[in-house]
Amino acid sequence: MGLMEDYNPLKGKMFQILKPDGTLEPGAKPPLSDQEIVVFYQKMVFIRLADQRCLSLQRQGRFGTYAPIWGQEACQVGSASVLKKGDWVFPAFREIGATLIMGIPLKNLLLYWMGDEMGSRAPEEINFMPVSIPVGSQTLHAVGAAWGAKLKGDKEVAIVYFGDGATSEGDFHEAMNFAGVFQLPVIFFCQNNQYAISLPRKKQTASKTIAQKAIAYGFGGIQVDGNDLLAAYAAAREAREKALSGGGPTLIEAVTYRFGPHTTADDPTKYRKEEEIEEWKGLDPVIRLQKYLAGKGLWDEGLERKFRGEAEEKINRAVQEAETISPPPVEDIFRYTYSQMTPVLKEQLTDYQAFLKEKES
Ligand SMILES: Cc1ncc(C[n+]2csc(CCOP(=O)(O)OP(=O)(O)O)c2C)c(N)n1
Repeated sequence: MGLMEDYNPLKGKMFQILKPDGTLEPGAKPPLSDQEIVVFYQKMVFIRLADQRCLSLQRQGRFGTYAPIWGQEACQVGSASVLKKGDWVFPAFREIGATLIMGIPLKNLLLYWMGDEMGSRAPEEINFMPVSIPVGSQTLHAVGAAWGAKLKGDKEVAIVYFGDGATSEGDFHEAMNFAGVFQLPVIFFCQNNQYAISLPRKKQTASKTIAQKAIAYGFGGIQVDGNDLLAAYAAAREAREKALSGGGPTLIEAVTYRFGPHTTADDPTKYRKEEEIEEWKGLDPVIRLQKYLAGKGLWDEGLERKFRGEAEEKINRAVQEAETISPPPVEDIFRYTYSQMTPVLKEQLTDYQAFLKEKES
């Protein structure tokens, strides 16, 4: 039996390989070798530090806003790492982890949050779509890509990232239905981080789990411990293999927690208690993997310093590169919203240009 049957969400048991204390679940086997896990740990450290830098860049006024990943590193690193060249990735807006794992340069991500749309352009060989701000809309795009791949007979899958809040959007349900009816090679990857801004998960849906929603659409769903890199990896790998062998879609609910604010415009102290955050900090995905590696003699302070030092250097270089690129002209907002400017946009552009001229004189 595969994971999807063993952990059918109606059975009420979440899939986990690595326990919060860094030891394995009894009988569980890691889906990766020790050396591979060290590399994954290094990537998680890099992502955590890059995320922290993004937050401070915003606080210094060098970014517009930013949606931090802090706490959700394992589910993104685990799931994105199973993808292969040609697969399609549809992120929401909190996906620094999946972005970097897919090979998008950090510089691009920095440019995006600095307000330069050129940051959204992925290298030609990577099928990574731009950030999607309208909650849940990217689920439909992913289904379209998966349908295209199926019609063309391409051996590719699409994965779409979204939060618990997105599961209340009509788009999500239309996408799930379509994917089920057409048996499309798509992975719906829900990061249930317990909140949609201030709305807690329990007010989002009356379903016991988000994973069980897949059953209504006629395909498999699984709830995984999203702070367990190994579980996220194993579940995504199985979902990808299933999709490629014609088995259709899968919904993965990764149970995790957002340690930081929703975005830099949010104040989470208004809607959640410090004790709750502290409780989840005990499940920290990066620390958990570190404990696992330390238990096997594969991690020590020296390695940590090395990983952090190398990461900081790379991050510094990316920030420098991004900040030396001239910002795009503000007029681009009017020019590139549609392929042809609408009459209203033309009028707004003329007004804006007149305003700039007046300011200069
Ligand atoms: C269609 C739409 N409605 C509302 C918003 C405002 N909004 C931005 S993020 C967000 C919450 C999203 O929560 P969730 O899907 O759980 O993702 P998370 O932010 O927790 O990663 C809302 C309501 C939006 N961007 N798009």
